[in-house]
Amino acid sequence: MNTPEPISRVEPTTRQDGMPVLEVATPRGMAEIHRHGATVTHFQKTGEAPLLFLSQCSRFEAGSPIRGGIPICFPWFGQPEGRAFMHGYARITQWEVEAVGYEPNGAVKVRLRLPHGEQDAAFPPFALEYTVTIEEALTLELRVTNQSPDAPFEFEECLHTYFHVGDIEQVTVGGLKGLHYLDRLAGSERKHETQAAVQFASEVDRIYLEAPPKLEVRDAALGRRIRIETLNARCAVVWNPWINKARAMPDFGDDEYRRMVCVESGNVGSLRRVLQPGESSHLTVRLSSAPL
Ligand code: TA6
Repeated sequence: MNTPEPISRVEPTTRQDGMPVLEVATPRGMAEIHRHGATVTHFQKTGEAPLLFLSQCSRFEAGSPIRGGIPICFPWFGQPEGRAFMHGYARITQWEVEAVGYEPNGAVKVRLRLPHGEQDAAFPPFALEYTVTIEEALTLELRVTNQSPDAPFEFEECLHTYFHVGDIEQVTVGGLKGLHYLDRLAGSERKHETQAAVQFASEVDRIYLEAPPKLEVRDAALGRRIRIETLNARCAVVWNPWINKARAMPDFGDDEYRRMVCVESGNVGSLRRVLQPGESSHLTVRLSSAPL
């Protein structure tokens, strides 16, 4: 008799220091989503190593971002003039779970919403929804709606994905050759990428402009390639803190830089979004992996 395919399930539970999470299990992949920042902190395709990096030293507390997984940078990126903290407030706010859907193929869709709060006062009224689809791949969609009757809404958005890798010195990121990038280690000087495969031998912190819809992380140590497919993401941010910055971050292990790389997808800086009244935008990122 055929054994029935294991069914998918979503279980609300708590993690570190009582933080509410959703544990999602499907026949082909599993995930964990913290309501804090709507941060996907774990994703693992059945039979593979975890796809995402989560620092062993991460804080799990109000007011602090989770160090790893996929923090959501919104409505600003970095720390523009006059902003009190880095990367906006979406990643340090508790989101509401709006819906959980079970697809016929076993995939699970979780939709979360950023609740309105006092921080929003500085912006026109907007709605921010985030849909996470878990199957053998992980798909993320950020939808922004300008709910103002008359004012444009200008914002930055970035899915700040931390990938788990076997050894950063055996990792390359492909698909960036020919792009211009802002080198944040050189005062955001505009440079030109000449490498077909970007390698890592020191700190890297770059905002690539007009990024293509497909990038690939090749991880020789884990024998895996990670495909990053995007829709409406004009920027790709590539970051590894390396030794000194790793040691300077209290929520990051001194040697954890060896097992992670950030390849982030969004629209920041001069490529930020501007929505006219009533307009909506969506940013989609699909993460998948296969043996090298
Ligand atoms: O990933 C790009 C970046 O802006 C880096 O400059 C670094 O600051 C990183 O984000 C992490 O920022 P965070 O505020 O989470 O420590």
